[in-house]
Amino acid sequence: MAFPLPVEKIEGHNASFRARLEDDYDHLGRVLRRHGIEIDSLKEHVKRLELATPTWGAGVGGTRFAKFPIPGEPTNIEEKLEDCAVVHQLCRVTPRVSPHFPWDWTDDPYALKEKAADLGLGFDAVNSNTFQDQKNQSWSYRYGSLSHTDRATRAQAIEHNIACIEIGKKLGSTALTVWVGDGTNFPGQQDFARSFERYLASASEIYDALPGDWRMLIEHKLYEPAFYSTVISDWGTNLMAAERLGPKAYCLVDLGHHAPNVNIEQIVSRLHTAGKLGGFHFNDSKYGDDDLDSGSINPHQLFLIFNELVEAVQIGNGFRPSYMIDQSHNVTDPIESLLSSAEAIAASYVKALAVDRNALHRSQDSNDVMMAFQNLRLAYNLDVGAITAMARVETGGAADPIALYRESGWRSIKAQTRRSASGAAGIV
Ligand code: RM4
Ligand code: MN
Ligand code: MN
Repeated sequence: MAFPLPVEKIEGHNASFRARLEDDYDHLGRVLRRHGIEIDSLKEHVKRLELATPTWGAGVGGTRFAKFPIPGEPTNIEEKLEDCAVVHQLCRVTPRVSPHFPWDWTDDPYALKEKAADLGLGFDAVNSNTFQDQKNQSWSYRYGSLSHTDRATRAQAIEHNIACIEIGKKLGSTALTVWVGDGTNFPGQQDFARSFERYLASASEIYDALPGDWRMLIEHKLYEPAFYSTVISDWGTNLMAAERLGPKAYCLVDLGHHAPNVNIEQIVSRLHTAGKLGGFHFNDSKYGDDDLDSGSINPHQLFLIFNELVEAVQIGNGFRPSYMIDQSHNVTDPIESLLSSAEAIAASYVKALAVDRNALHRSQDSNDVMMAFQNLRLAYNLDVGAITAMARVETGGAADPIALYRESGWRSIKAQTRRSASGAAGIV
């Protein structure tokens, strides 16, 4: 296996942090022990955290208006894998990459799988794309894909999803994530019930093509690109679809895909209760599907979501969520944003694990409102940076990933060999 960054560089960097890191870790250990929590057990949980990175998040994103590429950004799947490998090498919690087709199409998936393995990476869920028209495509998705009124267009979208499963099998993936842009911009444009039925009929053909150990993750989104209605608009519709399709279908919650102020942590709990919570796309948002960096706007919400996830894991019932970062990095170096987000996610997870759950449940059962809240507040206020840093250092990652990334000069080295990216508007 060939890590992208020199291992000695990381070791040297970590050595310079060792004394203060141990000091911080010991201090936090004493604080946690007063609350009956063993710091080492939290650290071991972090080491087992697995987040996928999206290939499309490795490139600089853009808006409808413009994209401002940076020198050295990746423009093909091989280069994207290299950058995701840098992220994983430094933070140690992003071992898999989630590809999006046809953007990441390859004629030799086995070679790509090998290339990823060489870099220390595996593949997570494959994502289909029927929200754009591709070159040489027979039918347009202008008026929808899986829910299109025209049978041939639906068939084309189904076929693409099945092709994604086929390539995913070769890459070692075990899930297909389906997000469609289908919906309407005008009242009356389509019949709500009939378009949903068409979607379900198409989705069930894709479902039937899933191998036995695969899952289909359905992603809802309230609006964009359709602004009046979307076919899979919210968690309720998503749950209806997942239940109709069968036991291999699950709901995926993307944090930016809800109306402002929606209680996403409660949605997490509801979907878990239904046994249908399959996965997450982490990002943050101020207004809508902003795809801002995880924890940058509302870290408390991220913590409350993890609080529900930890609760769900403890309840069990076969809950094995797949976690991915789904962000658009418009004004930062994508590697730095992914590192910062991985840290925000890991820290929220640790804080949620540090909640005294028995005490919380006792407060809830006795209606001690303030103590129930204080219970969460205490954990949220912890500075758990020493735990996530120690977990990284002990697994070969960097004490300060962004600092080390900058020292490595990775981007400017790559700028000498990678071709420049296009500045055309669009999300990727
Ligand atoms: C969508 C959605 C999907 C992602 C695309 C690029 O808003 O979040 O997960 O595939 O963006
Ligand atoms: Mn998403
Ligand atoms: Mn999105």
